[in-house]
Amino acid sequence: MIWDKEKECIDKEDLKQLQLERLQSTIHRVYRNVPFYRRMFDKEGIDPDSFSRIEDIKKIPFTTKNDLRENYPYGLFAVPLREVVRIHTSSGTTGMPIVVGYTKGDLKIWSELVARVLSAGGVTKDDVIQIAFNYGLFTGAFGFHYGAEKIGASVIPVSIENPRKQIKIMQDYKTTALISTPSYALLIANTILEMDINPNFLSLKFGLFGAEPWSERIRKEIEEKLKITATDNYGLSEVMGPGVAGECLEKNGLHINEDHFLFEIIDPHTLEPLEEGQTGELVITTLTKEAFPVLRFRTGDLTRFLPGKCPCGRTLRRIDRIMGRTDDMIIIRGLKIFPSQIETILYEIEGKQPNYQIILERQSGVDNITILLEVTEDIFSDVMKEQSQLINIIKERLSSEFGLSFNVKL
Ligand code: DLL
Repeated sequence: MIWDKEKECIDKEDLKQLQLERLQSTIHRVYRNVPFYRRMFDKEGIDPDSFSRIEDIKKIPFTTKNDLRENYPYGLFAVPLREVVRIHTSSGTTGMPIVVGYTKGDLKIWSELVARVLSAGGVTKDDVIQIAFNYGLFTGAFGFHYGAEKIGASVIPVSIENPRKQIKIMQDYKTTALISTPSYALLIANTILEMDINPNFLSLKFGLFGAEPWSERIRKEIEEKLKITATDNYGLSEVMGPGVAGECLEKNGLHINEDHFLFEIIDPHTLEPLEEGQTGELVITTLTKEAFPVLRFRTGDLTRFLPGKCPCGRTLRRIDRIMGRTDDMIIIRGLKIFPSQIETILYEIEGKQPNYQIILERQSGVDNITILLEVTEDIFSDVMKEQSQLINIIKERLSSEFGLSFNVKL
């Protein structure tokens, strides 16, 4: 047996062989079924039969978010739509989202991989899991939901709610694990303190957080305030959603589900591969995805491979927490926003190129976003009513586009 499911161990050579076979099959599938990749291979003169070592992957050009966006909505699907049973989206660089699809087989693997990261984070079938991610086109909630059910835990699909309601559910239903963004967990923790509830009287033990960057300091703060063990989870819709990599209870890096994803770390300027330990841009190739495989996708996320073995015994390689982005994507409460998306909306309302600033602030663990818009003097000589009308129009457009409330100042 090459894969020890219990211990999540695999011999290094066996893993390489498994990855190679899966890579070869993915390459053939996309060459046959996805015109974008077939054109790419033909243009570069790459023979899909010429991959005899994992390292041969370097022959393939990178795929960017722009490539995905240009193929909106279904251009990169590798199966007919009748085989797709689920659709999610991720934010694109302009108003256009990226649409990702899943076959039945993809959903099965997705729930297995999320179950793997959940159990690495301490969750068992005895847990009561409160999912406080937004249920919808975002992959976070559904991804964790099916993974938790796969483990056999009891799932409470609360979604995003007023923190007091989350806390009431937590108290009454005896939640043992909270799943959310770290900033939302901090908001819940601060509200618990405000309400004068003793966190020792809650049943919470674990928190599995992700979808946005956070620091060791925030981890400590959440752990102390909620009296839990908090672990980091990484994933992205373009590749699958949560379940791509996750921390174990050692909390020293995120184990990559390497039997399903091939990770490379490159210098974002020279595009050359980096040595273990050096920080660069993460590039991911899916090895088993059926509906929406990607080859050498540039994630825009900065991290590094961690050297050495993890004391937990898992042999899956680890990456460090995500340290930043190579582009200007803003992550606020797990939502991904590009300034260009805001600019398009301001342009549509104003009818001219806007001059603006985006101000991000964190107060008591809550991220707030303010748009400071430069306006001509005549609007200030206009009656106050017109100014507040403009502010309201902008606020409404932004919040209906992103599902988040914005402060707007002129
Ligand atoms: O955020 C999937 C996810 C949901 C992961 C729930 C973990 C938990 P997207 O909305 O497509 O998917 O956003 C993906 O979010 O490229 C990173 O920039 C960022 N991101 C995700 N997890 C982390 C993390 C989901 N743990 C983008 N730390 C990624 C830092 C993260 N950034």
